[in-house]
Amino acid sequence: MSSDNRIDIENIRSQFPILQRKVKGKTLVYFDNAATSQKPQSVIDAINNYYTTYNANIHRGLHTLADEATAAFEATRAAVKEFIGAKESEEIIYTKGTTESINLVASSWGRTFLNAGDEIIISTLEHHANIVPWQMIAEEKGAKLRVIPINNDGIIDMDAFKSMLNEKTAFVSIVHASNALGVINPVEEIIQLAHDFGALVLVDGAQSAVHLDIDVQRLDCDFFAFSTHKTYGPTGIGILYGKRALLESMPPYQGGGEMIKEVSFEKTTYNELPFKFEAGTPNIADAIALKSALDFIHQYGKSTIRHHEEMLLRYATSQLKQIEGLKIIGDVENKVSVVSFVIDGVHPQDLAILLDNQGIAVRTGHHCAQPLMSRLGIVGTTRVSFAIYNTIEEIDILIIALKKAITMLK
Ligand code: 7TS
Repeated sequence: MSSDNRIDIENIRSQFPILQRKVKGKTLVYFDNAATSQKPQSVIDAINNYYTTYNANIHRGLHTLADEATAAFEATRAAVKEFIGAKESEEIIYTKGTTESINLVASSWGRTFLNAGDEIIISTLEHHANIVPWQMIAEEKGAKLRVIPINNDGIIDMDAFKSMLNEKTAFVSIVHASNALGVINPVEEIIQLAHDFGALVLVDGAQSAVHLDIDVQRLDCDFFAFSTHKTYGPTGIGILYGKRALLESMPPYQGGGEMIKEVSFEKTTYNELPFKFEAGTPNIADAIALKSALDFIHQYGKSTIRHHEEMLLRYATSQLKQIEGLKIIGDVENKVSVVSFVIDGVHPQDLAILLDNQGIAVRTGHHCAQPLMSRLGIVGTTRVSFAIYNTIEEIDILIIALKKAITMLK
């Protein structure tokens, strides 16, 4: 079924039980991976195994189940450290997802270190999760939010960025790869330039963590955020990486259990990293299962996965371009496996319904990037996004279904 001889696609597909299901009587074609990826059996089993055999609250029990759960929970943290090339496990904070990771930084760092008149820079490509928390803290602190412009292909204007940097720039929060278009930003250069002005940089890695090799030490980013449900892992769990010294300088995000060292009614002292930022009972089961997701990725390696996804991306792009009236938005070289397009005279929502009738899952709309859509002068796009288990044959099914849908809608 594959035109890629590097991976055994049948074997990979067989690990994802959901790919066997039928939708509207057709075998599911799942092309909504940028929203969330499907989960291999090993991830599902890890959740099941935890609840079946060693469910216990972590870090505070002196019994076998608690020890096992704590060990598994911390083993994932160590695996995440390796996955993104962090220096120490203490720099890995569990959150609910990218959204919470960014809110944590905006809230904890922003409340403490932002001053009136400071400037925060984001880009036109941002997901709402990397806009709204900064708007909120900017408003609270009297700081100014500035936005790097893009060209019509979604490429960031680096000259404009350079001219925006000044001694008031306190923070740059930038998406690594756009969820709406797939375009990859030159984050290394952005980080370096921002650091020259003493500004900190957060990289929103929600879309890059699964596709690109991430080495936070080489990137030298100050914070890196991602959601593990887009990396073949469970929902409800995400990661915030932060440089140790910065995390140590920041106050807790939430108060409660786990994040304390000692509490009296007069004064509370806070726990060490990473627990200072992990108030309350965490999402133990999903954190543990995340390790299985990372093992799944390691089994093939990011470069093999990327090779397969690029092959799909190239094929889909060339096939889609042959459809009359279809325009790809963000048709650039350097992108992750996301294709976003508009079709003359066809509303994306109508298209999604007709594709769903054929068992094909795509995403349509503004992709939580409304300012980007208004910059591009469109209401939304149809977005097709690929994962390791997708095939050329599925793209062929999409193209046939698309052509049929367009005839019906025009
Ligand atoms: N940043 C980017 C670049 C994203 O793509 C997303 C989710 C988020 C932040 C927020 O992640 P969350 O896990 O906290 O929700 N993007 C999408 C998407 O493109 N379709 O559904 C969710």
